[in-house]
Amino acid sequence: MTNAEVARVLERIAVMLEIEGANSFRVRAYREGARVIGAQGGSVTALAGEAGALEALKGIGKDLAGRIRDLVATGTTPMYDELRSRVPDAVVDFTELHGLGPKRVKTLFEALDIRDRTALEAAAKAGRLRDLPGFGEKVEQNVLKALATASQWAGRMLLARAWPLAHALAGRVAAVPGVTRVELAGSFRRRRETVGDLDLLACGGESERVMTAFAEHASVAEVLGRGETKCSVRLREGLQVDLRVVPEESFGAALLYFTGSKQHNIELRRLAIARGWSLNEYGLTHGERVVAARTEEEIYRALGLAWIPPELREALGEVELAAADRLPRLVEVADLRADLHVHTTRSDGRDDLDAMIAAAEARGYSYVAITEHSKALAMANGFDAARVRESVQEIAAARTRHPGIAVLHGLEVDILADGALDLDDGTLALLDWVIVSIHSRFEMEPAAATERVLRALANPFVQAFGHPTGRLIGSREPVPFDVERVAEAAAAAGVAMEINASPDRLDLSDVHARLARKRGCRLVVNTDAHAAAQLDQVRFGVFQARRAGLTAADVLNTLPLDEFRAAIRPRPGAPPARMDDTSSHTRRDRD
Ligand code: DGT
Ligand code: CA
Ligand code: CA
Ligand code: ZN
Repeated sequence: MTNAEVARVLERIAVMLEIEGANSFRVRAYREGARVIGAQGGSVTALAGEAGALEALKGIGKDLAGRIRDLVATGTTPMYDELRSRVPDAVVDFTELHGLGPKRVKTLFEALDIRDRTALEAAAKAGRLRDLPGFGEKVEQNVLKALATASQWAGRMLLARAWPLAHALAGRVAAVPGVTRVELAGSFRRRRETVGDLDLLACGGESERVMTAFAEHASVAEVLGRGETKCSVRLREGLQVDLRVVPEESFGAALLYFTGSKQHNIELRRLAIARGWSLNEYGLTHGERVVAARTEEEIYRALGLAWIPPELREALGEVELAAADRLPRLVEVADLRADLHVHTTRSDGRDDLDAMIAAAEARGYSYVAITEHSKALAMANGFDAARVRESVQEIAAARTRHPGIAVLHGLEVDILADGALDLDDGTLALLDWVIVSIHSRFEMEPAAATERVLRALANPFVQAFGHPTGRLIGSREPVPFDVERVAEAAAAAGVAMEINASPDRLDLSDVHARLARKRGCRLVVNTDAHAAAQLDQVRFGVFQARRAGLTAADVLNTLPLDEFRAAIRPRPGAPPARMDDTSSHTRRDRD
């Protein structure tokens, strides 16, 4: 089992215990265990094999270590099975719907004996939720909305959740003697936000051994079909995975075909047909003659095209660009020099200021912005004016402890319902970097929502708009403002639009990011990390940027610090930044 799988089971145990009204210390112990395992760098499977290694982790006691050993050895633990016999999986899944926490789910389960989505939807439609304690009409409406959103995504898994599963399976297949290549194709390779299933390709090795290594992987729950060259399985986490073993000489053709998208394939096939050729998963052929099949590059070249990065293969004009050799050089993780949206234990983060700065430095960043919440998010220990003033000293002190990286004193300031900001201008003037975000009142009329955002961005202290639409993939719809108008206003004011890399946000979406760039906006790609381990999630933001066709030049946090400072919206009263000042370049080198 991967760390993420173990963490997920522990988290589900915590939820089930909570639904059953267990002692809150017990609930917390499992939740903490899930967090510790999820954030663990090394493999839990390995730790479980070493005597005392699990117990040595902070937050893992003797009982919990025992459960983890069961999980790693058998995929489950008697306690989990027992809980599942009483609390249906579907009920646990309710807690993933926006607006339903374990407390409300407990009420639904106990008071109305609601056991699946159909029953939940029927009860909400019949107005039977509003009178339950802790509900009300608003919550009832939100449940219906959340169910509708969730059904749009039903059967799909977030890319970030599929990521470790996919790599574990691919790694296993790659380890079979004789296997020369393994690739994850399909929507996974195109880095879509979610995947419907995984499409794994392999070549070399003895087919029988390859299939066995795959089908007997520990995360497999069920083998759906197994043949000479293809095997399909369902993982314990619900995802289907198809493995195909293909010949080396046509690997490129298979990779191209199974990467898709289907629409992209259709466009390529049209080009092939125009030349009197045909294109399928076995190759590009002219009658009996193979024109190209071994590599994707050869096939694209034969069709008169440059190799197209998978993220662009959506039939959105990339084939024309490739024909004219005008494909953008897409931004890469290695281009980034900073993360500009990071929380610490000072607000609702889980690692402290020093840990987050050190982690950013360890990633090789040359600057980082620490951006706690503002006071409207009281639950998250949001900062008020006095706390921001205190923070000036804290950040100054932190800078002396971390001379290897520049630390920007930032804040993620709430946009209130009317578009006013949560803190006054005098306080904002103390900061180096001001992000504004929406964290409340997501349901609004489009016109009011647009006015709200335009008013917020008009504040001259605002430099970036964080996770702009506020959507949560699978659970919350975007705030319905006019993205085009907002992007135009942001471009005019010099406010950067964020691509937030949190796996269930990925906000802006690729479509919106493309539009923002077209309207002249600059973008920033940030993690919004609440723990050091989450800085790695930046890859998902970069994937989104790539799918939007962005280059490094479109993304402000690829710039060296001095150029970044010159490129962002100048703070009111600050002297204009000078690009020709060579002394600032020297300073940057020391940063
Ligand atoms: P997903 O799994 O729903 O997230 O999306 P994909 O794109 O991975 O789709 P999937 O798994 O059904 O198929 C993988 C690739 O195989 C797809 O992107 C293109 C190719 N493919 C599948 N069926 C067809 C088809 O009928 N025609 C063509 N041209 N290509 C297909
Ligand atoms: Ca697929
Ligand atoms: Ca498939
Ligand atoms: Zn936020």
